[in-house]
Amino acid sequence: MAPTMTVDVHVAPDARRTALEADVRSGLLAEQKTLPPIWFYDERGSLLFDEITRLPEYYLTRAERSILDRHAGAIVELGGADTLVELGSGTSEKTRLLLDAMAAGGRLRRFVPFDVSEEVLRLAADDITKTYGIEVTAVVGDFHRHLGEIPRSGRRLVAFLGSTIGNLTPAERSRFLTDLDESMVFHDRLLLGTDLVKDRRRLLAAYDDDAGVTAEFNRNVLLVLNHELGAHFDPSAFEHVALWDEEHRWIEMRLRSRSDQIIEIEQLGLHVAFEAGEDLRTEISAKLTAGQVERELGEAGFVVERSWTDPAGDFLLTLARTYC
Ligand code: SAH
Ligand code: AVI
Repeated sequence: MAPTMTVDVHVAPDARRTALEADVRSGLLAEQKTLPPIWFYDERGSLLFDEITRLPEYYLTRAERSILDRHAGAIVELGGADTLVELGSGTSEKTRLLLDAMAAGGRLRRFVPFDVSEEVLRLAADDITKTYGIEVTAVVGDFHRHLGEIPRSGRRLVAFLGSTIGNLTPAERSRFLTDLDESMVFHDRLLLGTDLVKDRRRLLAAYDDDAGVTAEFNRNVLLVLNHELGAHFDPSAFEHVALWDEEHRWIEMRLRSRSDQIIEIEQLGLHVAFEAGEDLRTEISAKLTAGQVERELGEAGFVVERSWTDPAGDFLLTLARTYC
């Protein structure tokens, strides 16, 4: 088939706006103020995340790439897929190692990147269409709501890389994996990237880098609210905080108000009060063990076929099939 790129948009502007309003109302009026991480990723947020992946402290991307460098051939061989689906695809940079391995095996037919961040998704999809000369179907969607919109044809390898699953709460993880399992058939495979539990100093450094890029990424969510809802946040009035929660084994990113302040959110007719030292939780990033990944996959209906770590044992890639 001639190379073609199509973009299916499932997050229409009014639906995006409704979801943002609901998250802001419920999250900022709660006792513990919270926003879901999906709102980091406007174009600037996606570019800041890309910068984070190259920071010396942020080992995750390098560790996952090193596994793909060594094992992409075996991964695609086991899956036998002709279609690569990628959830939360971003720039799809590491994904090229999987595409290369599929192309080398003569099986690469179609790529389906799926992300909520439309600008970055379009750029990546366009580049991959030209580089690989294949059919690319980009899907703009929220993986909590639009898994059902992903094309089902072909033998699919569904990659969810980067430990993005760690940004989901345990209840969200369970629902997401169950929904994903229900959307897959016997010859499909899931390739899941998870960050592993490790020394807390390394974890904290990865989420509070010296150059301050993660702090900028964290504060970007306030600029999104200013831009999209006419909010009046001054990002510099909030300190970037990264905490290790030993009980839940996750990093929390927070924005801590430097003073007592009342923020107007014009388009919602809201005034939100922050006390000095009060935190807005913007992200969790769970760190898992290999056993926990296998158990959670099993509870959602998957069977682990194989898993790989990098030489330092920092990151885990797991290949699983649905138990039908
Ligand atoms: N997979 C890439 C990017 C990880 S960053 C990597 O491994 O480096 C997380 C990506 O998930 C971003 O591109 C962001 O836009 C996307 N994302 C976050 N929440 C999402 C959601 N609910 N639905 C779809 N995409 C989402
Ligand atoms: C996308 N996700 C897996 C990143 C993480 O490590 O949790 C997002 C991020 N937050 C701060 N730095 C990177």
